[in-house]
Amino acid sequence: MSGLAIAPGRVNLIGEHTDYNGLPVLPMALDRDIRIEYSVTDRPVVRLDSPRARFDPFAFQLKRSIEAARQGDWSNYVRAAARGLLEHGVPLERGIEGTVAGNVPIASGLSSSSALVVASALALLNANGVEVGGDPGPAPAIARLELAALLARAERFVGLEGGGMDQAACLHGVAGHALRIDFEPLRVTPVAVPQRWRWVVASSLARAEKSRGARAAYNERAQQCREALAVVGGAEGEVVGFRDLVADADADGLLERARRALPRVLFRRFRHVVTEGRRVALAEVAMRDGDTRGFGDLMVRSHESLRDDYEVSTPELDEIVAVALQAGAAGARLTGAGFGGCAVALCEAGQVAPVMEALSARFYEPRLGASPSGDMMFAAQPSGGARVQIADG
Ligand code: NG1
Repeated sequence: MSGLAIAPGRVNLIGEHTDYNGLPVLPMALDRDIRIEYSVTDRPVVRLDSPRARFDPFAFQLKRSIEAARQGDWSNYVRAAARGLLEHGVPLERGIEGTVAGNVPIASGLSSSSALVVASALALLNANGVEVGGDPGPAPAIARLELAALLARAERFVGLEGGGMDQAACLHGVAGHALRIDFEPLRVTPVAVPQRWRWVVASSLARAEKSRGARAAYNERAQQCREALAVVGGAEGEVVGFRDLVADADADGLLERARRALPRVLFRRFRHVVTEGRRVALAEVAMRDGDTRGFGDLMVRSHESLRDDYEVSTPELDEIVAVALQAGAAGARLTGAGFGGCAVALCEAGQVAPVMEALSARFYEPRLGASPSGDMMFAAQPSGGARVQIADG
């Protein structure tokens, strides 16, 4: 038997560095994906290659203690998926052999890593006859939400203390919709994107390799959030989570208490998380109301907070945001973890061409001496979620 596992990347529209703090996010699945074309083998072995030279072929045994390859090795994302399924109690007696391809830009904050994790999991589940909820066929043996949650835990195998946004967005994408994702417990609510809204994704031309350099900076932020929460949440008696703190109607009072209780840097991290959590709720309302200006303003405030309080932007990302806004975008912000990667801009349909032209002329051409490629800048469509296509019986 052979099959094709397809898993989209995602672009996060708002709600950055909130997922691992238990606060909601609003991404959408991309019309770009990672694909594993595989044949099923009777031996419990995974053997994959890639047409890209930087990705060496690899093989590993499907056994309970799958070891990590060296840091930064792409096989770790496939190993993470296999480990997660085995630890969840899914027997993986059959393996896969095949090729990984895709058009999600890598290390760009567009979740190519989670798309690879999800595609690997779907291929292994299919190879072992395990139905996934949402696919045609009999009652699922594993629900999509359950799979998203277990793969989020599994991907931490690569050493990033990430949240659960990416795997959930990849598995639950709906064409034409953004996805409000809540955590603890994981829930996904599709929100229709107004017909005239367009999303321009633009790369800062700097990779944000979270299996390498950006990992320490990301994990440091997660640790700072835990420290800040322990002080502010602890002082509230029974209140322990960011979600309880954000639910408090007195936003100014909370920030004032936090300002008094926390050292300067921790206060700024804390302020980003709680204000970003509130922005996601407001952005969902703006999207449902078709309020382009309202959504755009929230994106701009999100970017400023990520730049000034969370300190994950770069001069290039700031420049892309500024150029997009000057050219008529309703809003723009960095997307994904930051430290490089991409920005996303919201435009009404008629503004896409002027925004792209301005980015090309003022950001890319001076740096590249040429127009950007279609991987560096593109208009993204909200798309469907991960799936398997069976080639023959
Ligand atoms: P990107 O930048 O796409 O790898 C990472 C995390 C998300 C989330 C964002 C910041 C993983 C796999 N991804 O996304 O969970 O925390 O940063 O909002 O950990």
